[in-house]
Amino acid sequence: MRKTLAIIIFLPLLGCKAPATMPESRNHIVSTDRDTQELYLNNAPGKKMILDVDMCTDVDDVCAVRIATAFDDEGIIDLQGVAFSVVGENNLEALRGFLLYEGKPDVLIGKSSVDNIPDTSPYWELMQEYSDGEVNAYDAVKMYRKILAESDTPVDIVTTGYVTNLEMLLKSERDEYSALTGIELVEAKCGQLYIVGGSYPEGRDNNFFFAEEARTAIDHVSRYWPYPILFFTNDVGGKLRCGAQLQALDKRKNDIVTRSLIAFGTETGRHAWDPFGVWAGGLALGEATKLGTKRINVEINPETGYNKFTNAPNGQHFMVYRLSDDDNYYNTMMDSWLIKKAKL
Ligand SMILES: [Ca+2]
Repeated sequence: MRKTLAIIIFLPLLGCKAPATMPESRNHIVSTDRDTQELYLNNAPGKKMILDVDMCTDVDDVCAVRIATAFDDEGIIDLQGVAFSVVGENNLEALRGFLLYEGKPDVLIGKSSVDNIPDTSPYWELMQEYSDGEVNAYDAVKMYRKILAESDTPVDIVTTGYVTNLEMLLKSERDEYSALTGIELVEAKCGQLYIVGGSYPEGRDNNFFFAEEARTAIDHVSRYWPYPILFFTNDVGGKLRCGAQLQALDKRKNDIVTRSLIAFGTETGRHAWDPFGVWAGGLALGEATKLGTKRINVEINPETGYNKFTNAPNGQHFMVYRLSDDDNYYNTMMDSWLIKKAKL
């Protein structure tokens, strides 16, 4: 969702995991066998994952959610929930329709905890056609808390929109799902947080600045998330393409992803900001992703959303960089997952 801003725009599994059962009566539980200064690149089959999307004015999120449902089919991840970071008249029904189309009726839906713009989309209506009207969405923070509290394995999170729900999660208090505060729950139950957003080395990126609340949210989350975050900056996925190969194959323009791309106004796919994050995060930056990571420090101006990423050997967070200059390799890898599930 970067239409309004034209910024054109490993590690083995560390062998750490959360305790098998989480005694909720304890106040502060940290997974003690995890190195809190390192990434947690979990490639265990069926690892749990939550997506947090804006999926409104741009269409790359749609490709991202398709990759996630395809990964779920293959047992690469266990997609637990999809949260919105924007509001809209029918966005929850649209997501319900999309998840039903993908064969994922049990994936939870989270309603944005913050009233963020923009609240329209060129493809929500067509997605809604596939809904059964039984949305039953949770408030996004409640959705996070429920999934985290009930999980006995670490839950990865990938965000492809604003991180306002995550700010609210960190600030959340104990509730019917858990006796832990938000930050304690994150410490105890979260795996790796992957954030799509940011301009490298500095600049403004839609996900960090477009909505007012997004600016303070990314500042808060980058300061207080208890583990290193892995950022996919817009120069990485933005140079790639997702959906073009699907659209070339889908002559009848039948598949819901194809239809969404067309409704957005493209016949040749879209910049792959968001799908790149889901693809690489889902695979935990495995060898096939041809990615490296480096440590950075992140500075956000909460007034403007302007970001600065500084290379630092002891940096708090990480970002990815490409190990291959072959765009077609990445494009084909991502599109293969779109095509695998397409109804042509
Ligand atoms: Ca997005």
